[in-house]
Amino acid sequence: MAARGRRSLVMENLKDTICALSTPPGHSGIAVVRLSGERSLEFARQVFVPRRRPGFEPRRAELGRVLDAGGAAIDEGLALYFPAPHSYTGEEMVEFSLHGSPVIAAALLDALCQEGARPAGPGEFTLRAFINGKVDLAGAEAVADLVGAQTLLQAQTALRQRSGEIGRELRPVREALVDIIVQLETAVEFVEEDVPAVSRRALTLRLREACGRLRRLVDSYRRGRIVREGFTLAVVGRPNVGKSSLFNALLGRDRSIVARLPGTTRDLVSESTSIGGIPVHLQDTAGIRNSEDPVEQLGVERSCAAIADADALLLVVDRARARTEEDEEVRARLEGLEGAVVLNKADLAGAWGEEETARFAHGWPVFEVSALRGDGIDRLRGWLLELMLGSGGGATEGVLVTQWRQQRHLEEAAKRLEAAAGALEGGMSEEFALYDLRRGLDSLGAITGEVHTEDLLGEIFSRFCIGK
Ligand SMILES: Nc1nc2c(ncn2[C@@H]2O[C@H](COP(=O)(O)OP(=O)(O)OP(=O)(O)O)[C@@H](O)[C@H]2O)c(=O)[nH]1
Ligand SMILES: [Mg+2]
Repeated sequence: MAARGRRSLVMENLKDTICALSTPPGHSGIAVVRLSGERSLEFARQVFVPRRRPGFEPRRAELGRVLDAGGAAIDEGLALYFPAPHSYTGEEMVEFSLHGSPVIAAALLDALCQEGARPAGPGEFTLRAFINGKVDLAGAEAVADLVGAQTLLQAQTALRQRSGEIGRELRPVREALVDIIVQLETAVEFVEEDVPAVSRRALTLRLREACGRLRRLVDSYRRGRIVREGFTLAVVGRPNVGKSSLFNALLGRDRSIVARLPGTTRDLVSESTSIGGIPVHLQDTAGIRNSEDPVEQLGVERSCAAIADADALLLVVDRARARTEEDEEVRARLEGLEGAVVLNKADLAGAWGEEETARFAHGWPVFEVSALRGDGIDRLRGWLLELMLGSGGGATEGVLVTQWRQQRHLEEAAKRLEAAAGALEGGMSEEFALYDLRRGLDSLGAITGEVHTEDLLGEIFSRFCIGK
């Protein structure tokens, strides 16, 4: 069914004039109805009577009466006319601001459909903006992220991408690629004009340089993914060491139950917070130990699953009590993963020696905190931020690739360019390099949308909400 929906979305006639409610359904102060397509102005005149005649001056808010399908006045509102191509979609557009009752918006949409408009599908306004060259595909994807942003950092990142940042970064690479392809094709065309060794070296150098640019973008995805999707952090350890207390301290509120008895947390407790504008999905887990209790066993199983799913771990130990075998067992489970050791209960006398702690940490950083009093929590937060964004710089520096789809195409393009450089260096026929270069060019085109399929567009735009 999804496949049919997608297909029809893209196949839908782009000549249609479409309309939709762009604000959330339900009661609100104001509701906005959008209309886009070549007959927008004609339909708008049938459902809206401007107070000032003839009205609908471009880009000017006009007060007037809103009519239903029968011609009865149902509201007083504003209409804004954006003539093509200077509109969001690049088409003729009219936006109505109404009083925010769902009944009024529905009646206006009915009236517009009666005139000949049709309801827009998800993301159809932005799809048209893409088709009409108002935004490239990477920019269009960012529109959905902008609408869905949960932190300001996410919004800022999406806004930069919306303006075509990735396309601009890729332009010199594409230009270099096209130029190299032309040179090689010329050589192939006129067989007697083999590319001499000197210029082969120059071409290889340019390719390597282009690859460097692509690799930097590919590498930015590690941070970009975290900014867009957030970071999952699991708090683990043996029972009673203060995991739930630390979880609450990081969250800044008492979400998880804390009690004196070991085995208090029996199920995963998940909550999201934000550290430096990055959504952090925190998981409090049941203390890991061998238990006969079947419910506790299930809890421990979930703790282990949470370990596997987490981007990083906070291994909590009770520094007021000597290290136990259970501590060691949990540490061994986390070997090879990313994380830190949290020596909790720093307000009490310590029982862990320095050397012993270092051996236990086995390369992980160690933080002394008191989850009870909140001491050391800020330092831990600072480390987390560095872990998420890398020490090099903030998330606001440089171009950030946040979408897996884009990262995959970048990776493919980089591989193709490297293969082509290798072929040229290895003295192989130009045809080999050309084969990889053309595919590399296609991959780059897929990112910004010069190369696309209907299925791809369907998949991207069906994730949008209606009205955007
Ligand atoms: N003095 C002191 N006590 C703490 C600190 N952190 C936690 N506690 C106490 O340690 C006990 C256990 O705390 P929890 O946060 O429930 O420990 P847990 O690791 O979640 O325990 P389980 O859910 O049973 O695995 C409680 O009595 C807490 O008040 C701390 O920093 N200092
Ligand atoms: Mg607990």
